[in-house]
Amino acid sequence: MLGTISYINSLFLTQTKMKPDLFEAPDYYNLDELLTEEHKLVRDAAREWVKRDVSPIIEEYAQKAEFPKQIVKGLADIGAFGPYIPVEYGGAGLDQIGYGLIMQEIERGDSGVRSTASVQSSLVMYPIWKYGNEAQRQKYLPKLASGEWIGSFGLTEPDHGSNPSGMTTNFKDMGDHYLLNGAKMWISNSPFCNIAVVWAKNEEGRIHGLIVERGMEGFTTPETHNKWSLRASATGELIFDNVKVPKENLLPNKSGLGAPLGCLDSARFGIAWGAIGAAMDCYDTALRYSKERMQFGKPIGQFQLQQKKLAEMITEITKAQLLAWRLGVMRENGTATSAQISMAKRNNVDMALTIARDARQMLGGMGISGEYSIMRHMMNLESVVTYEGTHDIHLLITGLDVTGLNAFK
Ligand code: TGC
Ligand code: FAD
Repeated sequence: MLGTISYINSLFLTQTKMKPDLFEAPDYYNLDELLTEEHKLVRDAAREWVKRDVSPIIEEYAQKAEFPKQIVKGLADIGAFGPYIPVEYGGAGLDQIGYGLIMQEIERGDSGVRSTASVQSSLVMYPIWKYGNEAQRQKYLPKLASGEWIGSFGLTEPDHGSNPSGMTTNFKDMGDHYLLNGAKMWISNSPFCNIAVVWAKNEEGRIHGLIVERGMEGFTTPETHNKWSLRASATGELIFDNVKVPKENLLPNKSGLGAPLGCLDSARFGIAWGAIGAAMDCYDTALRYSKERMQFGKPIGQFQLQQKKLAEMITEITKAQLLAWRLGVMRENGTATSAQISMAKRNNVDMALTIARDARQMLGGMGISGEYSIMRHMMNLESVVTYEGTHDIHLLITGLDVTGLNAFK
């Protein structure tokens, strides 16, 4: 009887492409004791939403390389669009740890979904909130917070990735408007964004942020295909061919490379938390599998080599959780430096990638199957370790911070 029920269940799950999400979050050092009741409420709501609305469909969307647009409203409802943006602009008004916990839970589901939330919150809403004027805040932030509009962030160019200061995208003052020319590539959300925050140089070579809206003549957003990573996130270009941008669309309150890098501080902080989510999911899956999979008459979790992997995973996850929590406290009281954020982004993404690779091995052949989330996490993390500053760039930022000597150039 039990066998029949489980057969019918598995048939139903296969036919509907739904899979049970059995995730149980590891908390080896009782970090919940460091969280407020609000943190736990926010975290648990995001966790439940991921279990209900993301886990059942994400593998199918990753396989067909499509962003699941139907989850946008849910992202808005759990406060993922502008977690720390004030409530008066439609944000959730949370603190930095609340923001981090939401990113952790979303990336537990999929890094591509977290990417959409990161870009919307830290790379589009943040610059409009911090560097924009009141009219811009009122016009854009509520629509972005509700998910009615989706934004993208254009910094990277075909010839300028790690060195954005060399960008060639530029705008000229034409009296009653700006004329924008250039191209950005590897842009998350670009194929369906309603607006883009674009970084470009003026005639004096100074970098400014401009809000470009879909529908402006000469603005196109071709999609980038054939990705093996972040397949459930849409990536594309932003192309500007003599785009007339109204003067009121320039972000007036900050210019220079420090402006986009300030946005990256916020997004990198979110990634430091998000990567923990991906790592937790891989660890939890491998732990469960190790107790169920029998080889040589024993569960594979009884073999020392497999225990070594699991013990190292939980150790590294716990260290990463402490790093992220402490960074959250420092972000909240305004003392976190950019270099401290770089350290957490680099460490935690590397930690997650190592865990994903080890967890994949622990599942043997099943590790490469879409029946489990591990391979998708592993492939996704290859983008996460590259975007928002590569692994090596963040190492050089730490190197510069501790030595005072610049090894970039
Ligand atoms: P450098 O001379 O060091 O600095 C130029 C100016 O910027 C200031 N600054 C910062 N300000 C705020 N936050 C930071 N993190 C900052 N880092 C530097 C700096 O003080 C200076 O200010 P000022 O007033 O003196 O002019 O600049 P550099 O040209 O040597 O470059 C430094 C470097 C390599 C660290 C930087 O350019 C860098 O971080 N490169 C990596 C590029 C990157 O991260 N791109 C990300 C693109 S967006 C993305 O990937 C989104 S993925 C989204 C998703 O899907 O989740
Ligand atoms: P490069 O800068 O060409 O680097 C190539 C290699 O050289 C790397 O290993 C790098 O570490 C190394 N290197 C470079 N300079 C040095 C140095 N001085 N010393 C030592 N090593 C060095 N960008 C956006 O603006 N908006 C987005 O929304 C966005 N989304 C993305 C989504 C995805 C899926 C991906 C893959 C990228 C996205 N990016 C986005 C771009 C991302 O930020 C860049 O890919 C990243 O900054 C690296 O730039 P690059 O790819 O040009 O690599």
